[in-house]
Amino acid sequence: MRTNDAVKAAVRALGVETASWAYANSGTRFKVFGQPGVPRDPYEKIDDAAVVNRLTGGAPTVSLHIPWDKVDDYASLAAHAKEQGVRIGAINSNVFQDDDYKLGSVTNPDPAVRRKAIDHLLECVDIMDATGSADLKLWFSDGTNYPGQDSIRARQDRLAEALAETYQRLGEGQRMLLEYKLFEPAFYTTDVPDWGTSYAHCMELGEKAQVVIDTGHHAPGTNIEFIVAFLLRAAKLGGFDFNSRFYADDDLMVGAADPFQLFRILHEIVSAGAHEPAARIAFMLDQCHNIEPKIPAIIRSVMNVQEALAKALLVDDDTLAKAQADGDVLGANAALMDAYNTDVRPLLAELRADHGLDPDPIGAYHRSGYFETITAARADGVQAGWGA
Ligand code: LRH
Ligand code: MN
Ligand code: MN
Repeated sequence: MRTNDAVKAAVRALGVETASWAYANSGTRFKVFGQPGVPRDPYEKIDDAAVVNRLTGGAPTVSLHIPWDKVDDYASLAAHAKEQGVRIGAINSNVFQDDDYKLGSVTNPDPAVRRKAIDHLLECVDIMDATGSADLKLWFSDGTNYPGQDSIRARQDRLAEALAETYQRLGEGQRMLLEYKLFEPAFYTTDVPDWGTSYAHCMELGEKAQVVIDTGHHAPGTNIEFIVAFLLRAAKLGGFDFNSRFYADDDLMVGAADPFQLFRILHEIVSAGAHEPAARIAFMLDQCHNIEPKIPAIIRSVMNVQEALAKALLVDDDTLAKAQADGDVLGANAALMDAYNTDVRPLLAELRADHGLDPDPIGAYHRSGYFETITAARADGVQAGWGA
């Protein structure tokens, strides 16, 4: 069983990556509710991410989404991040918001559209080179709405070709993370609908290609921790897009809808030693804060991941292994539940204090005056929104 000091050290070593778009205005397709103080450009998104990192001590990187975070000089954006004490994390491609992509991007029946989509993916690798990012995160909205609309097999061939060309462009130390999603916006077939499809393409591509699990992208009832365990065993788990959901791709704060699921996922991670930085699992957030204030919501999300990790680290491995070997079903289950039911908040408050941080990051944010400052400073200009 780990000591409290070992738990604290492991939580301290965890970096949760926040998403640039979560700092911007976002909403559902019905309404985007604007909020005061929202960043006007990628530089200001990074400023906000840096505040989350300073207060939690655990969010050192921020993912970009291209072209939402388009700037003239990506090296200067990376330098700005460095000055603020953070780094640019994954570069997310976006081949889903252009009229040309109505029938798909890399799987479009028109070769000219496929070329345009692949060129965007290659441009994202150029951006990785300029920012020092190691991960290219790919999500394709590609699919069909009606039976017969296109050949499912031909679309898989086109997908494989596009992925192969992009994979070839990756440099030393760079990875391709292929995200899947069951449906939406395509409603009949989706070209990368599940982990199995993503896994099969990643296997074909090679070791730099790995699967990313967005926790909101499954059919209800899917056992996500099983997927985690399977992919870890195959060395094909690249990372997570964490969020939580009640119905579909709700993008609510991670750990809000089902904290027990988050614990079960992190138990699989910890039992494989994959929480350690050397394992290179990217623990990213992919969330939209439609009605709640953004920075405190992101702080809460980072804390929820830290709490779930601390609980997973508290599982008594020896007791669990013995109960499993003895076929002691109730004993094994109790070993997990004892850890899950431990209140780790005092331990994490202590960890923050150990490192000179306020034990209460959300309270510290409210007391800091940052919200009042950005509300005044960003009153002019156009606030960044989901999609810009
Ligand atoms: C798709 C998705 C993917 C996108 C992000 C904005 O639903 O999860 O990760 O890049 O949302
Ligand atoms: Mn996602
Ligand atoms: Mn999503």
